[in-house]
Amino acid sequence: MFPANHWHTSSDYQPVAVHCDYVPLSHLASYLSISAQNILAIISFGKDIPGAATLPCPLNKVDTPQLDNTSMVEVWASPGPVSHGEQHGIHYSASDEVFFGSIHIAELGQAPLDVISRKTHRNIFDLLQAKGYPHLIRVWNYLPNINQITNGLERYQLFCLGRHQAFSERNSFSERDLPAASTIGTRDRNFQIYFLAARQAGKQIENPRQVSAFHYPRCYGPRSPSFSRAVLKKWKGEHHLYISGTASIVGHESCHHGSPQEQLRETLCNIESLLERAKHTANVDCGSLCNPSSMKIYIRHAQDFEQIKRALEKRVSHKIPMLYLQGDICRSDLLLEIEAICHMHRY
Ligand code: 3EB
Repeated sequence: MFPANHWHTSSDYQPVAVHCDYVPLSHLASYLSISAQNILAIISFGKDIPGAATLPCPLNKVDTPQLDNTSMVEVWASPGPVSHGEQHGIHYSASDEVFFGSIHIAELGQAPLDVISRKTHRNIFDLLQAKGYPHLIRVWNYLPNINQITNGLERYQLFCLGRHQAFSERNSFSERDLPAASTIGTRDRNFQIYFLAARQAGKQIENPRQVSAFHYPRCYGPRSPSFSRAVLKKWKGEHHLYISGTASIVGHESCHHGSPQEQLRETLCNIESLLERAKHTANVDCGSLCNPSSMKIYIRHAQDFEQIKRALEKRVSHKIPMLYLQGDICRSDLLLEIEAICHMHRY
C-alpha cells in the first residue's frame, strides 16, 4: 500500500518525512503488519480501532461519524523508525523530523473550558520545546457541544480564549508561526486534540478573500482564533501544504445561510484562492482544487451529505481520498467545512 504508492524509488530518492493515508478499517491489520514500526498515529471516526490496546502509537477515536459507507482510518506514518512516549497525558510519537501528539481531556467536574484549553496548550508547548520540535504545523481540535453557550460565551469562544492566552504567553510568539487547524464539534464527552510538529517552522499562507482568523473582530469572541489559513512545510523530499478547515466565510462574515450548495461553492472558492496565494508567495505549485492529496469534509446535518457529495464530485477527481464526516462547525450558521493536504514533489 503506502510504500508502493508514495515512497517510489528513483536515483534521487529521498523518503518523505511524513505521510497520511486513509486506510479501510478492514485492511488496517495487513497495513500494520508491513509497517508497524513506522506508524506515528492512527485516527478513527466514530469506530473502534481493532487491536488498539496493543498498539504503541497515539490513537484517536474521533466521534465525527463517517457519512459514507466504507469505514476508513487515517494513518500517519514516517519512513524511519518511530519512538513513543507520554507526558501530561499527551501521547506522542517522534521520528527524526516529525513529532505527532494526541491528548484526550475529560471535562467532567473540571475547570471552565478556557482554563482547560490554556493549560492543555501550555502543556503541549512545553512538551514540544523539551523534545526539540518547537514548531506546531497542523492541529486538529474536537470539542463536545462546540456551539453551546455557557455564561454568555459559546464553548468554541472559550476554547479560543484559552488557546489565545497560551499562544501569546509563549516566548517570542509571532502570529506568523500559528499552525493550520481545524476545530470541530464531536459527540464524544471528551475534548481531543491531535497535532503535527516539526524541528523547523513552516510558512504561513493567508487567504486574500478572508480576514485572517487571528484578526477577526471582537464580535466573534473575546479573543481571536489562533490559526493560519494554511501552512506550507518543506519536509525533506516533499513540500506539503496543510490547508486549515475552510468554510463559507468571506471577509470575516459567514455567507449563504441555510444553503449547503452555496456554502460549498464559496468554500471551494476560498480553497482555490489559498492555492493561488501559496503559488505566488511561496513560489510552489500545489496543483489545483481538483487534485489535493486528501480532503476531509465535515457536514453539520447528515441529510445534506448526498447533495454535497454529488456537487463536490463534479469539482474534485474521484481518485482523491476523501472523508465525509458528520461534525458541527464552530459557527452555528456554517453547514460544512473542508480541510485538505496537498503534496508537491521536489525535483
Ligand atoms: C473559520 O474560518 C471557520 O478555530 O481552529 C476553521 C479552522 C475554523 C480552524 C479554529 C476555526 C478553526 O473561522 C472555523
